[in-house]
Amino acid sequence: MYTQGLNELAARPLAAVQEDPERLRRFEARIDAEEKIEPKDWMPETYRQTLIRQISQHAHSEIVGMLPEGNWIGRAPSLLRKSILIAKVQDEGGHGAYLYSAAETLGISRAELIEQLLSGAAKYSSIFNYPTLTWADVGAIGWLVDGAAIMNQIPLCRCSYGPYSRAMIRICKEESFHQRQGYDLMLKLARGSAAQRAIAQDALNRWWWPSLMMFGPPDTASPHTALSVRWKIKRFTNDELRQKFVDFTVPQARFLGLEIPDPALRWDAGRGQHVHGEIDWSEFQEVVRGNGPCNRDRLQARRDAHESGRWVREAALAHAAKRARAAAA
Ligand code: BYC
Repeated sequence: MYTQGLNELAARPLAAVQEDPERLRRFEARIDAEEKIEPKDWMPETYRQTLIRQISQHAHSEIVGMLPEGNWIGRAPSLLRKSILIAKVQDEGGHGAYLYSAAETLGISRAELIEQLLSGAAKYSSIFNYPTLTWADVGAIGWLVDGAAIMNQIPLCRCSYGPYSRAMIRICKEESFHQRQGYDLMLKLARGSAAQRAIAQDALNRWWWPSLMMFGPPDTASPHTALSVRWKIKRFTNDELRQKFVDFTVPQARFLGLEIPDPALRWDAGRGQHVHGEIDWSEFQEVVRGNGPCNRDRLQARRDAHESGRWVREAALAHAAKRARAAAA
């Protein structure tokens, strides 16, 4: 798989990566000086490949991430909720489009990236392989999944690679609307009937642990973090961001009157942080390997969409060729 070689590169000491030492030194000096690296600038091959990997996985996550919520557009309980949900899902399609464009600046085509997704070679966020069983899941996704996404993505606005950091600024503005609509939905349910409170609690029970897994493996098992932090692609490690998310979200759950499904969760006054229970990393590994509850359905839905859009792509190409011929005549 294309990511395998990268794992090996990242695991090797930098000196072992075949780069011109003087160019590497100048590149790292620019990173240290907080300069943005732009597409035409020299960059180490590992930096380029790491960015292609992360940005494309991020783009795929946005596109696949449209599916779980899209499932509820036709069943939203009011016109207002339906229009909010349509706007949100449409934003996600837009985020995918900006991110594919940012990845293309690194010398890979969109067609190749889509092929990697559809063939199953590329990863996308584990979270989108869980089902949306009730309307409350739409609220839980906005509150928790978009909440986790914002925690992870705000620092990416300061990523050292210019096109990615600029795409993230706009994306984060939209994500904050997504998070707020989700929290608002949860608030309505939590203050509603006993049945509404029950589906809100059930959604929190099912989405809490997968949301913590979104931040990626623990730092001790994260092959890419060290180099990505050194090159300011990532500004925080996976565990640091997960901790911030827990500290931010626990009081929000309390305000909703809902219970976080973690009996070991406690406040550590000495550290000024919440301590959470053990994450089941075997579940995470299984989902990432393709064995989550919805992995097969999600990929099949993307393959079907790609196939049914084929005539549109062909028509657009034929139209462009016709115009080019007319312009040349
Ligand atoms: N799921 O060394 P690590 C959204 C993989 S979309 C699956 O820590 P890294 C939204 C990782 O790729 C939100 N795989 O990696 C959309 C790597 O595999 P490879 C998406 C995961 O890159 C619609 C291996 O595990 N957000 O918000 O340094 C509706 C080792 O990991 C996951 C982004 O994509 C995972 N959760 O750090 C609603 C943010 N985690 O490539 C909402 C941008 C890790 O070696 N991405 N892996 O085969 C990042 O910030 C980083 O890529 C990560 C992982 C923190 C996710």
